[in-house]
Amino acid sequence: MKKILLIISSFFISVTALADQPKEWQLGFQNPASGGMRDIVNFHDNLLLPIIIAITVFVLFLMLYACIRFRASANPNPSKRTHNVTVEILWTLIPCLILIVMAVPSFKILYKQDTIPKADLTIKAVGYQWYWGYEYPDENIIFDSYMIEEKDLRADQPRLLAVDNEVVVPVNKVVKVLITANDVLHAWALPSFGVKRDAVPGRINETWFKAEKEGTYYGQCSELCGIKHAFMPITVKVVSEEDYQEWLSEARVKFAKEEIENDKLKIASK
Ligand SMILES: [Cu+2]
Repeated sequence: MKKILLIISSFFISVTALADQPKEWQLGFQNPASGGMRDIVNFHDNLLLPIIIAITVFVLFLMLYACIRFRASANPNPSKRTHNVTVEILWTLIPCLILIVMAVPSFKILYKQDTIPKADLTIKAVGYQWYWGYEYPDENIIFDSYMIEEKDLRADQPRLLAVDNEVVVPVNKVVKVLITANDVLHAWALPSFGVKRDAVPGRINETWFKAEKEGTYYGQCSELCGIKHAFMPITVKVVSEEDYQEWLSEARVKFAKEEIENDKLKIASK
């Protein structure tokens, strides 16, 4: 009963009241943290939802009306009519118009997502079975990002979503994300930013986001990629410019690309 009440009440609570990670019994989208996601949420909440509710109510009304008005007991001699040109034109034209009304804003959002503005920084995400590898090509930074096991979680870390090495990006900056995979298909998806792109071996896909709020955002691999598909989450920490610079200076040492590659070479040559 409590759960049912929760579901019903979540219909009335605005989506913005929810945090930036999935919540139990959540029904709507995660809280948008980028312009792109806000467009998607507006499109869904203000256009798709009213249309789908109107259609559902209308069809329900038609069914009830037909059941009552044309029931056998009230119609001992049923009508033999099979065609009605006006009704047939209407039930073809109206759905077409509804689809066009939905398609126009939908394409607008799609094209906006597809045009990458001038990027302030670029990160590269590489899908592996089963973790994500990240690179900051302009900063010479490279690291792997593994899910934290349940037993090792800190109190503030969500289960199945927190990782050991988070992606860190500055707030209000255009981040271009290059996405690829090393073995099988994966997909880099972050609901709060409205970002989801396939990671395809041998191919680089691009997307972008501009996070408007500081905080920690969680996503997951969204392409069935094998037995541990559910255990390769994505964590992005959005921080202020100063904090980002501070992180960069540490990361340049901790995750320096050359040293890591030299180590690998050393191991390989042994
Ligand atoms: Cu995957």
